[in-house]
Amino acid sequence: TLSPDTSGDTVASTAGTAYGNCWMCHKLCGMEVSLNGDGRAQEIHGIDGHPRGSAGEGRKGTLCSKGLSQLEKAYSPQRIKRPHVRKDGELQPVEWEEAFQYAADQFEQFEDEHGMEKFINWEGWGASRELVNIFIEEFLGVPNHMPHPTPTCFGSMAVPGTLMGLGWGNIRWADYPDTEYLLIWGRDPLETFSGQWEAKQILDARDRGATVVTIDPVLSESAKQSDRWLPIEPRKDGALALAMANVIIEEGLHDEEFIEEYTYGFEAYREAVADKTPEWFAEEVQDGDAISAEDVREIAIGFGEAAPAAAMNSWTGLGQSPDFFKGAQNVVALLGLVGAIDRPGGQRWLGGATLGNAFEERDIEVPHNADGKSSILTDKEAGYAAMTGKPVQNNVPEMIRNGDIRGMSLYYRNPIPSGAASEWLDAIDQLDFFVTIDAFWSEASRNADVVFPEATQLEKPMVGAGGHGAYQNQGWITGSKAAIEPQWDTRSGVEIVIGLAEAMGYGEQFPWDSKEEYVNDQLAKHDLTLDDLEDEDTYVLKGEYGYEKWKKAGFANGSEKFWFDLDKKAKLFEGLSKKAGTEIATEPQWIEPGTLGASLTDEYPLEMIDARTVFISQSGDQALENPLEQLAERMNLEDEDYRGNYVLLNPVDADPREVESGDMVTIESESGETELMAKVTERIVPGTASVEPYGFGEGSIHRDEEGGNNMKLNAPDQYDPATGQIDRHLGIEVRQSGGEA
Ligand SMILES: Nc1nc2c(c(=O)[nH]1)N[C@H]1C(S)=C(S)[C@@H](COP(=O)(O)OP(=O)(O)OC[C@H]3O[C@@H](n4cnc5c(=O)[nH]c(N)nc54)[C@H](O)[C@@H]3O)O[C@H]1N2
Ligand SMILES: Nc1nc2c(c(=O)[nH]1)N[C@H]1C(S)=C(S)[C@@H](COP(=O)(O)OP(=O)(O)OC[C@H]3O[C@@H](n4cnc5c(=O)[nH]c(N)nc54)[C@H](O)[C@@H]3O)O[C@H]1N2
Ligand code: SF4
Ligand SMILES: [Mo]
Repeated sequence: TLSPDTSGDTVASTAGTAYGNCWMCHKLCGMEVSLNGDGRAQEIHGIDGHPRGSAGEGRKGTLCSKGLSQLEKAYSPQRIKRPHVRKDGELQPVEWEEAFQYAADQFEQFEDEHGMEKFINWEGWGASRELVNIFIEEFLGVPNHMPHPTPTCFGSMAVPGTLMGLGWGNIRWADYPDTEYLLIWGRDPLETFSGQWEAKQILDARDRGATVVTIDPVLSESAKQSDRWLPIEPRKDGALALAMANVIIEEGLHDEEFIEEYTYGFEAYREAVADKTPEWFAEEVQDGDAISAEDVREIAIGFGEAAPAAAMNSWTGLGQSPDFFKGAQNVVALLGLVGAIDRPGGQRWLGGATLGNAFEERDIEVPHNADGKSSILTDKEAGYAAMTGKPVQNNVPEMIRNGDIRGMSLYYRNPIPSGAASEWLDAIDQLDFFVTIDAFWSEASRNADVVFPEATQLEKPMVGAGGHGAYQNQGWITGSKAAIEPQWDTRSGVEIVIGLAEAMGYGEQFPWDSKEEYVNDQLAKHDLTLDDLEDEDTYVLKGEYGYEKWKKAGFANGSEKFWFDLDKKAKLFEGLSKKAGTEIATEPQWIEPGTLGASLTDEYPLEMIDARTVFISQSGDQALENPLEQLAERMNLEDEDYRGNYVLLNPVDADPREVESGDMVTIESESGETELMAKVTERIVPGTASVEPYGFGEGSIHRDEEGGNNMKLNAPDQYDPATGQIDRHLGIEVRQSGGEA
């Protein structure tokens, strides 16, 4: 059923080939879409040479299994099919104009009654998130912005990394084409790649002889494809990094010139690692003996000798526990020690292309109506912010209960599976006004007062520009028109904002008649339009940006030096020390798991972690059948009548609990419990339980909420006090649920 044509965007044709950019994991791999004569997408393929979908020039472009799920997503009956508003307590389908008017009235009433200081705007993965933020914050004057993804994604790694000077996300980007030694450390890039280019370039690097080592408590997909797997016990990474530094300095493999000229605090670092020998790590830090002192020595020497063509690939695995605020510092320090920052083959600092500002293009003045208002999220007096002043997602249910937040907007975001899930399930219906732009029903969208259904990426123009991608030294721009009409009665995020803006009297400042017009204004600064980005030219490459950019621009901490020692932030460490009840040093230091994060106890002796799979991009495609089927097959549990997530247990832990693969088990922490299916496997280190993938169960978009929401085990106060990052390393117990699936 095609909707009546509600979109101003043009569809090039109803037959033949159209173009697109995949947004299932928001990385924009370019694609060719073949249409049948009725304008229905039949098949999708990658585009050769594409900066996100291929390994580079002349290389084949492909789409991953998530990307291929776009066909199912576009036509899925699971989608929210039309706008809804709450009338007499019930969500009811309405026409777009009525939904816009209803939302406009509610916003106005909210401002009169409470003021916009009590409204929170959540940024999510929506392809038009900038425009949504500009409208809600700059025009409507909402001062409370919940960013994406700092407080939930990998804050405990990103924040110390930035303070030291590496930058917010650079720990992910190795200079793959030239690297000689790659440490995949707390990430699983062969499942979670940032576009198809990345997985391909990692495998290329390995195949041309670079050494690839994965350090992970789980024999992950990346570990399977690596030269070596170091099965680390969770949260012991900070100690391993210190022991590696001990060897590197001992062997004289550190970069003296870089240290002398471009770093600060080396003496404190050297002293901190002087007694942290590989034997110390192997015998005193580990509970088991999976990693030997010789293993530590070998990777330290391999990494040190390859430097500066040595790099890391890290992300949430070292960023989702408060204990990693220090652990990550020790890991990041290694890059400074061997001088592998923004040098060929080392850790990459990406430059990149940017899109223009469509408002400036039309000389439209943006009012900045939130300026001068203080945000309750970051206001230290209000008591909800983290020590660094960052917002804390886990504290929002309490703000709602206290009446400090009474209205909320979500766009492509659902906080319920991300942390303090029980608090959220309790608070989500206590808002006076709640509006969401979403594609699927969940406990969040079902509780909204206005639900705007968004068209998916095949159904709207897409555009993006950036740096990280297949061209290691160049930025790029990629874009495409809508390949098919919006399905059901849905619209692009841009058209949703325009409709809402018009209903609120801002029609003149939002003069675009379609997303296409808006995107063309964004492209104008590059003298491009979406018409130019078709056929063989679906992307454009931009100027070279080179290496050692810190020589000119300084480091990401605003200093000319990379900081091993963070004593310039001494106050933060004083606060952390108080919180921990023990001294948290400013220089690299080993803190035991449980110092700032959750402790394991006799009652809850297993360490829960969680991870992703290549078939599912969080809630982008989790409600669809194909990804769930592929996941069940991967687990060898496709014959079970169950399509939820799984908890991986080592036989050493499963056997005494009489748990077998395919059993339904209850996982329980001090704060909550949930039920899901067990997978018993030697792939995980003993003492650890990994929920794969997270995001299922109560509050999720999965039909019947099958599977376990493991964030029901997370207590509201379990977050990193420094950065606000939600703690995902929890002490748990696992027991048979008794019932069959
Ligand atoms: N337990 C646990 N929780 C985690 C993590 C973890 O590792 N473990 N990781 C965290 C991280 S790193 C992140 S980035 C966050 C991500 O969490 P979120 O930012 O919430 O992102 P998603 O889960 O992708 O999206 C949530 C919402 O987007 C909707 N949606 C899906 N497709 C579309 C669409 O096409 N248009 C629109 N408008 N909406 C759509 C879904 O229905 C859902 O309601 O999760 C965090 N939560
Ligand atoms: N397919 C797919 N791709 C995605 C996403 C998705 O949902 N699906 N989400 C995107 C987003 S928003 C993000 S933030 C990224 C995240 O990308 P990743 O960081 O790669 O995400 P995870 O799969 O959670 O992988 C973390 C790895 O860390 C390991 N780990 C857990 N605890 C520890 C520890 O204590 N020490 C060590 N060394 N390792 C540990 C886990 O076993 C796992 O292998 O992925 C992005 N790409
Ligand atoms: S990596 Fe996969 S899901 Fe992500 S944009 Fe590319 S094809 Fe789409
Ligand atoms: Mo993330």
